[in-house]
Amino acid sequence: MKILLVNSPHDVDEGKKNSNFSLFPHMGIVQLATRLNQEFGDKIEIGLIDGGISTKGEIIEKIEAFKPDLVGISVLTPTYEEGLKIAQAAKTMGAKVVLGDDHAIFFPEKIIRNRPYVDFIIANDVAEQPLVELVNSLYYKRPLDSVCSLVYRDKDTIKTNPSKKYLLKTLNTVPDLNLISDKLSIYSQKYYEAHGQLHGKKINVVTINNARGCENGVVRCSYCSIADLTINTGDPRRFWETIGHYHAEHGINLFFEVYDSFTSSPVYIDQLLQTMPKNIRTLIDSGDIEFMIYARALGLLKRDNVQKFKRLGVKRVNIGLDSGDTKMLEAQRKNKTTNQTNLMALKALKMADMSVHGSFILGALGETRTSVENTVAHIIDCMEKVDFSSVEVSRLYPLPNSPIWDILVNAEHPQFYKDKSEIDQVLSEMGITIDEAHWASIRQKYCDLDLFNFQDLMNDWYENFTHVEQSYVLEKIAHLDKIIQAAKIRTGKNVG
Ligand code: B12
Ligand code: SF4
Repeated sequence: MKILLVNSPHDVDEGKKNSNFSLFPHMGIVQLATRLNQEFGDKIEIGLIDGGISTKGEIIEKIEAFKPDLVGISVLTPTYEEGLKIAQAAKTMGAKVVLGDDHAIFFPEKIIRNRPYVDFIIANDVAEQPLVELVNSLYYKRPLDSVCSLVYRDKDTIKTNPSKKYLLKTLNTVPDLNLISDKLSIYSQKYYEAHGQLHGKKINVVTINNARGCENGVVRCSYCSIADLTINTGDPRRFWETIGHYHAEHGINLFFEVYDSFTSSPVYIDQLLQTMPKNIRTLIDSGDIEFMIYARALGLLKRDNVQKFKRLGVKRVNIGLDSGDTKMLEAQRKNKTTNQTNLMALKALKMADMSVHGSFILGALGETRTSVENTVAHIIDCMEKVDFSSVEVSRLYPLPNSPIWDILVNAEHPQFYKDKSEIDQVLSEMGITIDEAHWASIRQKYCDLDLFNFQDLMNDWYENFTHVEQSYVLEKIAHLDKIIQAAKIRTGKNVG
């Protein structure tokens, strides 16, 4: 059985990509391929192609040449449209099509209903075991009803099999880098061109993922679209084994641990420090291994975390700084974060010789011209005080499975608010009034869709839920981008 796993490309517009876009391999599909190989050996042949570094045309050519029986496509909301075109091409060529990753997880039934050329969705963000079960059923022509997290068509009905949470501690497949060994240098070269000056030496990069979740997960930031934020940490010893192995076998020296927030679990941080083998300690001390992480500003200020991260070899930290206006930070549900705590965290990182990738958003719920001006001033102030590797200032792009998606599309059945009356209260606190019939018509427009026009979403958001025009925000972003570039700092767009 031939299986091709694809990471869907972005919808072409360079201006909508973030500053780390395509600088790292998509490890999700490598992890899935590794697990399938472990399970099925030479019964299957697997191909991998990443839309970060290959075009849609190249992906379709690969399908034509490889002639897979099953094509699996990883789709995020901004990459879904391209993913559908690939799915359609694969189906025309006779393959079965399975979609996974966030966008598929959020709209499985709608996708199966609206897209006849998609056969299956795996609605689980730890998808190794479900995919093994699907391949097993297809290979041995067995029924699909026991495949975990599978959504599929059965005659005229859509079936949704029960889902399950897989703990990384029990089983976290270590992606086999040999599957992409011919591609690793492409990412490293791209990374070097973008950020090489931060390291001053040749850098070989991968992402690694031994823990997921966030300490702010119970309330979650207003724009956060991550499928599952409960804390799920893997085995710390296994983490170091993987680091040692990737370094020795593939020369990897920059590891981007994509744990949603590295400050989430103090116990796990301590375990990593306690279990670090001596040879890794030596490699970190000599600068031969470096780490890049995501962290929350408040988390960095607690429990001596910055010093702990220094001992773990962290050199680059990604923080969602979001705003320079405390009321906007509250609107973004940043949970007690203020522009002062942001600045304190940034200073602590500078003292520890770590560079910062900071992102800001203009267009939070109830954003005003004054709050935008406060953020502009705050960004300029921060740039004087801190070493940024990149600063991204973006419009707010309402993504599914986030609190602002509840406000825009789901107010009648919110996931992150108790009910509509809580949303009404939040709107009123931010001075937002909206005509009920008009609001219902916005909900109506999106409620049956699985594919969204990002400009429509933004227009509806800015017009109805902020006090600023989008054109004003775009002007301010362009102004800031010039200042950031003049300071020789990289920019990009988080989403919008
Ligand atoms: C690290 C990261 C990045 C990195 C690295 C990306 C890369 N190429 O690896 C950078 C910074 C470059 C990046 C870029 C982008 N990202 Co990003 N990213 C993440 C983050 C923090 C972790 C992803 C990760 O590597 N996880 C670890 C790996 C092992 O797991 P995984 O990829 O999720 O794969 C597992 C499952 O999802 C599933 N699966 C994945 N693919 C498939 C395919 C099939 C067929 C099946 C069955 C299952 C399956 O199985 C995998 C193994 O368990 C997530 C947040 C999160 N926790 O998901 C956001 C996140 C996925 N990113 C997001 C976005 C929007 C983007 C960008 C579009 C931003 C932009 N404007 O450019 C780009 C698109 C990049 C791309 N996919 O090509 C959003 C997606 C939201 C949504 N609604 O879709 C998230 C959720 C963050 C958010 N805003 O809330 N990202
Ligand atoms: S800090 Fe990051 S991961 Fe945590 S809720 Fe906010 S956006 Fe999501």
